[in-house]
Amino acid sequence: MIGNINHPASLIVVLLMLATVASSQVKVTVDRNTGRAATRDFKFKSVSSPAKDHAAAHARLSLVVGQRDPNGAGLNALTDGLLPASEDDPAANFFFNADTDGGRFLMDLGGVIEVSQVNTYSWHSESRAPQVYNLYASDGSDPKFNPRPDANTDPSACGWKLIATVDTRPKQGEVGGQYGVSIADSTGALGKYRYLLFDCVETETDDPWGNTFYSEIDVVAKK
Ligand SMILES: [Ca+2]
Repeated sequence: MIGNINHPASLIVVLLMLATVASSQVKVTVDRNTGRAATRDFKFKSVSSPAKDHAAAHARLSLVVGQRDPNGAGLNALTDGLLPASEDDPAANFFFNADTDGGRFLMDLGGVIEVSQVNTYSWHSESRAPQVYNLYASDGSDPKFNPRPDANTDPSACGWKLIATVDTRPKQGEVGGQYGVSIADSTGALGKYRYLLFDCVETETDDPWGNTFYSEIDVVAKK
């Protein structure tokens, strides 16, 4: 029995109860290795190491906004299961061009799957190590769905859902190292999606070297 619902305090309690029932909370876990802990095994305290076999291993990737840095690898480096050999191995990472403010790339999983986790990995000695991005997802079913929202288009206005905002920059001190990010949900699944859109932002604008060295992206399907 719920008491007097007209009382503001009771209403708040009811709303909290409803929120708990429908609870679905996205959790972003960030791990960072520095010094000798940063090895080509990408072994982290909590975040799983990159896996060879996962739901995005054969995903199609395409650039939507921005330019890739020609000194780096193509987008396929994100799902090739190969990891950089060192903290400065541009050929084994995808990154947006120097002196540009990031960009967007699209990942097409080939069909709708129930996504449990999205894990992203990066490694660099300095400002190109941390990860700053928004992750959007879509099943493609919205009539307004635009798979390639340009820089002036808000993805959430054309069939995309903002899943998480990631920013692994330390509050102070050196920012270099190896980062592992895991985006998951308290219910065990982020949702049923076919498309993921990574909206990447530079880590700093003090110099041209603010675009993250992304080494690998894993998508884990719910079992
Ligand atoms: Ca790779």
